[in-house]
Amino acid sequence: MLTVFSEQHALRDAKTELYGGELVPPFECPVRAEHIIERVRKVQLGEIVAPQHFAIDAVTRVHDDAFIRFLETAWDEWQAEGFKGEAIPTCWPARGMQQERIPRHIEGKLGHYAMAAETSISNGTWEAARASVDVALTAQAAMQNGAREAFALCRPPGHHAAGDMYGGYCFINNAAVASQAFLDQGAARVALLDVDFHHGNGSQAIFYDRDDVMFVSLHGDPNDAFPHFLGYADETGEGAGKGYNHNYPMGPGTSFQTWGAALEDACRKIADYAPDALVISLGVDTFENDPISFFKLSSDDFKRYGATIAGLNLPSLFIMEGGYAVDEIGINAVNVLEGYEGR
Ligand code: OKP
Ligand code: ZN
Repeated sequence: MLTVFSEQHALRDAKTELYGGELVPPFECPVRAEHIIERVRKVQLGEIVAPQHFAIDAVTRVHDDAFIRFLETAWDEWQAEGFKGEAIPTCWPARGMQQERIPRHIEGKLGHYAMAAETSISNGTWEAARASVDVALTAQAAMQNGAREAFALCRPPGHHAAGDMYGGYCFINNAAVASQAFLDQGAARVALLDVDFHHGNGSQAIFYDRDDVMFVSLHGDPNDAFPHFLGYADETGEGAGKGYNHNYPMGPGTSFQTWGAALEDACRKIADYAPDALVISLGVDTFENDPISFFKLSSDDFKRYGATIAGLNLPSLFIMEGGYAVDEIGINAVNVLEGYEGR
């Protein structure tokens, strides 16, 4: 299958992540994408192309304009204040405080737009996030032009980013933007299947009140795992979207037996929905040795479930999300794609 990849991912190279009360080198780091593209080359998955550049309009179909302007200018505004470190929010509109007013000061804006504090905004973050969504849109365009499947090797990831929120290493929701692009180009229904270890709170929020994108997610139980405040099984959609959101939260130590059964149930729901396209938020942090996650999938399991996804027999756009066991990330991600291809 076709892979879309941009060297510009490397512009996202923050020095700090707030983790366990310390500022550590980020888990979401450039070498992740390098290992994945190396593996794509090694197994000769197919052609690799650089992205075309898309107008911002495709992005603002699912993101708020002022939020996008904030992402574009946040680093400059932070630097203009003379701060020495990277941009990290420290104050939020918590319960009982003003939710709608957007403060003038950059520290207020960070608190308004951030859903978590681990994700520092750094020099080059905006440029990399922009290239990442171009990767997703280029892969989507290839499918619109007839490709049956494609791999968007996006970095930074996107599924925690909502219409007006960033965090969880995500800035622009690549999978949501690509899903909306399919609709805008004529699809009646799109299914968005999120197999990253973490719940895709951003994707869920963007499509929660709509019936034209069904969101289906397998993830660590929010009682135990990030993003903690969304991803429960009783979140089933609202308004026109009622019945078009399906969450499969699973607990610590979940094996492939349990996870694979959840995937088969999820695939039945997707098949019943009969979408024109399938977008897969592909995170491989479900791996047994992932440093920040708690599922127990083996490298072989990734091949197996790639074949399950292929069984849906739908045009399939794979969008790279998480995975932090960097030595195995290439094997695990590409195993899904090889499994899908029946290799
Ligand atoms: C991004 B993606 C673990 C803290 C986790 C953020 C995780 C973001 C994951 N103790 N902090 O979904 O892979
Ligand atoms: Zn994740």
